[in-house]
Amino acid sequence: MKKRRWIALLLVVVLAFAMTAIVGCTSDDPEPVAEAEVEEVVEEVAEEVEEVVEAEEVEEVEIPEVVEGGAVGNILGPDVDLSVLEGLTVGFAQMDSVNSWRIAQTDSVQSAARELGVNLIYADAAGDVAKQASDIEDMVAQGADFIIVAPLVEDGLQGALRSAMEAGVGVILVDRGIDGEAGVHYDTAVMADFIWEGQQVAEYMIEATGGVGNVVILQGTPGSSAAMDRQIGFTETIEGTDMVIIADQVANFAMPDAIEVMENILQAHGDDIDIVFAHNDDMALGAITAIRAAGLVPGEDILVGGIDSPVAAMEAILAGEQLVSVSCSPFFGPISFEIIARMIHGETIPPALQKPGTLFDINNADVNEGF
Ligand code: GYE
Repeated sequence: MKKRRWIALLLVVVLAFAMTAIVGCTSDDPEPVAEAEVEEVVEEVAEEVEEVVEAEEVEEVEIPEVVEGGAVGNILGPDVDLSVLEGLTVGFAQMDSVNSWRIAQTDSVQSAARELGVNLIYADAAGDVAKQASDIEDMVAQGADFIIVAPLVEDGLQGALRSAMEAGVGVILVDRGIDGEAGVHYDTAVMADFIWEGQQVAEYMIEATGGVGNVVILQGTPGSSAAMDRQIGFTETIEGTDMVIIADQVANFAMPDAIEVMENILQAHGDDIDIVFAHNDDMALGAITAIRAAGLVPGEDILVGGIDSPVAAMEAILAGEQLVSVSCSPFFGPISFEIIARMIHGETIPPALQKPGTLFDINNADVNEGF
């Protein structure tokens, strides 16, 4: 309902802008200039539309659904008054910025904070868990009312998190887990079902190959819950098949690392490789680059599967170079601030919330669904 009202309003605004531009240009400007100006204005309006739609996403709460048997929707309850967030100080302790997913996540939290009038303290730990712990301590010292934490690894943040909780700061863990306890180290944790994601890729690969083939695994950051659980999901699912893991190496969720690691694996195993499972799509795309550079054809000689579903992976699927990707949304801004608003309103928040995912292949890959 609310969305429709917005859209109607926006259409009126778009039209008004476009008309002003055209009227303003008809007298002496030649037509192509008028068109260019209209385009520019429409682009500006489109940006505004995006902002408003994003803001709307923050406000609107959807109804829970189970998606593809994976994770339960991240939904908490009826509409909540988000105006309580205005002027609040919230920390966001990001782990690193090494891939497209992470950058999209940071952007999501920062733009939601902006739209909601939250004073955001942002820190990037650059892949160092000790720095992330001290970032959290600094945020508490700076008077953060809440902190949103994307934990690099499961171990290393417990002390800082416990102190934050003891100081009365609300703690929302996002996207990865820690070896800790709700109520002690954090209030709630929102993430995807990583085991399910790994299982989905494995099941798809089994279908595609009849369960036979030599497999290379490119692992994410060691000690991170995302890497550990995706590994478990994949390896346990291929147990009992004739799929054999011939190389299993760390590439830290990063494309440059994946290119280098995959080049070495290709040198050692070359033509023997049938399948690559990468813990994320930036690494899958890195593997595809290395496969191509080695003179092999990704999608034909070697089947590649990954997780996340950025636009680049959607394109690779549509081009036949990547076989499958399971989506994992990086858009944590709206849900994090919704949780904070609910906490301020005194609602009880479940200690764990799961984000849903979707499997994309050549039949449903869509760049508009990527990030
Ligand atoms: O898949 C990856 C990122 O923790 C879910 O971390 C996240 C993962 C995501 O670096 O691309």
